[in-house]
Amino acid sequence: MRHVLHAGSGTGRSLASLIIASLRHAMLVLAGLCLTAGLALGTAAAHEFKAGTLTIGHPWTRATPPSAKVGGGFMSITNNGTSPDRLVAVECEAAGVAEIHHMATENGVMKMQAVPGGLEIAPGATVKLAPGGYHVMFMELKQPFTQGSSIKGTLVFEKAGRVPVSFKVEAIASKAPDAHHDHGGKMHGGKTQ
Ligand SMILES: [Cu+2]
Repeated sequence: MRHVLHAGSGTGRSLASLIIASLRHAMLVLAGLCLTAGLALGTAAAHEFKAGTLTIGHPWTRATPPSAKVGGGFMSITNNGTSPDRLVAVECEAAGVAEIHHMATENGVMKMQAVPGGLEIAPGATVKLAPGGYHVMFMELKQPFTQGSSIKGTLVFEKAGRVPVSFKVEAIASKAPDAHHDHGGKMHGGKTQ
């Protein structure tokens, strides 16, 4: 009798074990994500800068080919405070000009432009400057960025003030020179208008 009952609830049990199995799968996926996040944080922790309630994670740039006059700067900016701050400017001795830009795809064409008024960092938010989105545009490079070196720069925030950072120069990505070349042309064209 019991056996039959058990058999009857067996369907339920196999459903339950299915659910448990998928939960386990989800847990594994989550664990994997956490591990990845942990690794990413670990990388950032090794190279980060703090100013007031702001944490600047892993500023980096790409090595540039000898003829290139522009490069992009990337990082994450986290605001642990309760009021917004704003990245209003970037200074870099290795570049004649440094601007805060945004890149977006419009009708399949990548366009970059300066961000008017700078970049707001809302309380509790992390703003990522990354290839394909917000970035620092280094222009009029005085010398090529060589992989493995660091480029000194200063981030200027409305409230946190001037924050010296160093951009680690990482490998040239295959698409970067084309995108930047295109961008450089547009910028200089735009400036003369
Ligand atoms: Cu740009």
